[in-house]
Amino acid sequence: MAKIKQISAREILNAKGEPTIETTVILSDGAVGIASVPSGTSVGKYEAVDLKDNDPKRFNGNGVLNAIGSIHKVLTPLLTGLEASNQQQVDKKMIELDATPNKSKIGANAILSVSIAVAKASARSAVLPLFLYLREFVKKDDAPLKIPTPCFNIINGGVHGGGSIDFQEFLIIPATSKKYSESLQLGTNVYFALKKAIESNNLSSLIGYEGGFSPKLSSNQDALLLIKQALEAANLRVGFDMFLGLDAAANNFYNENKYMIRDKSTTLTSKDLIMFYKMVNEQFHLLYLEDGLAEDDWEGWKELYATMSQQTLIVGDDLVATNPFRLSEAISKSALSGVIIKPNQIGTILESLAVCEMAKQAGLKVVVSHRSGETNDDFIADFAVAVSADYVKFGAPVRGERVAKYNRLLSIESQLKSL
Ligand code: 2PG
Ligand code: MG
Repeated sequence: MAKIKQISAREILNAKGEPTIETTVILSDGAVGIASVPSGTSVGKYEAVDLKDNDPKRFNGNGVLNAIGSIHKVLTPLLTGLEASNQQQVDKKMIELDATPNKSKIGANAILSVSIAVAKASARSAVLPLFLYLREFVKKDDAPLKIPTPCFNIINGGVHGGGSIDFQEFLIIPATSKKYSESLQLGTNVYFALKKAIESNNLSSLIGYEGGFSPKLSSNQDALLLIKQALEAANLRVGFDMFLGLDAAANNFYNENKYMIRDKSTTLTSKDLIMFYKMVNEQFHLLYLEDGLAEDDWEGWKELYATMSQQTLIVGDDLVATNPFRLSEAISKSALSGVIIKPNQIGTILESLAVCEMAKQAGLKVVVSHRSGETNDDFIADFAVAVSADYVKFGAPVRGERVAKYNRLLSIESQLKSL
């Protein structure tokens, strides 16, 4: 049984060139775990705190030296000597020590980097692949492990793109019956067919934060039309081989109880926006709709669910923020049929697992997601397989920090064959 012997952390850069934390944990048997944590751009107000220094002299205030200081001065003495395989104890101690509802004292970035580094080191010590190690913490069911269906974000709008379209992510989702490696190949086929379609319309094929294209368009519907064109060029049938999805990230176009999108000349009520989504669904087979409404628009969410959940997965991201209280409220209000899980929205593996469990108990689909400000850490790929997530959302199938996760799933896929 290996104990935590040493913890050290340093500042590194994420894919947006902003500082984040990389933590190394060394165990008494020499096993090492290294973890780095991501940051979001469209951050919901119910998320745990990604603690920054706010020192304008360093990295525009985004430095993380204080959070790193807490890892060295507070978390290291707290955790040294503990059994590394007792993830529950490790995470609980950090939660209790922070003692705030949103981890604002130590920082969810500091706490999560330690939580993950401990799990990685302990998996090494147990000579287990991380997904199998993490599986031990998941309530058992008889279903065989499988690779979740990928949702590829191929057009980046909202705060992730050039700012011309309102919806943040335009997703393509292969039919769940397809093998993961085939899905990945289809995803890249569509991605490059889309590049051609964009360029043939004399638009720019430069990309946004998550590797999706970010052309200047005059409406959100135009983005969907381009994707439809790309799917046809790739010989894929919409609503059969490949489905469309949206992360509207509606907080970003919501103001004083009204929504404003380029497709309409006047502001919209929740009802109007739901009617717009309904029309989009009729035209484009919308399998998936994330954050279709703002995080406090509960009445709107209830109506969205009542109107569209028969055909479309109604997914909460900012609405729930991987927070058990928010999720239980959403479940009791019948506001969604799927939930985004982002470990950094809550700050520990233990709590992320608990939220997945709660979602499953309620019959919701689980979508494990990256952040726009990712690192090359591929922990969430193993996590998604371990919790039997239904979907993963790791961005476009390009760029190092995105393909790190997609490639890790390829490796897990081949390991699953030999189990
Ligand atoms: C989202 C995420 C990830 P961000 O809204 O789903 O795609 O964006 O990390 O910027 O919050
Ligand atoms: Mg989202």
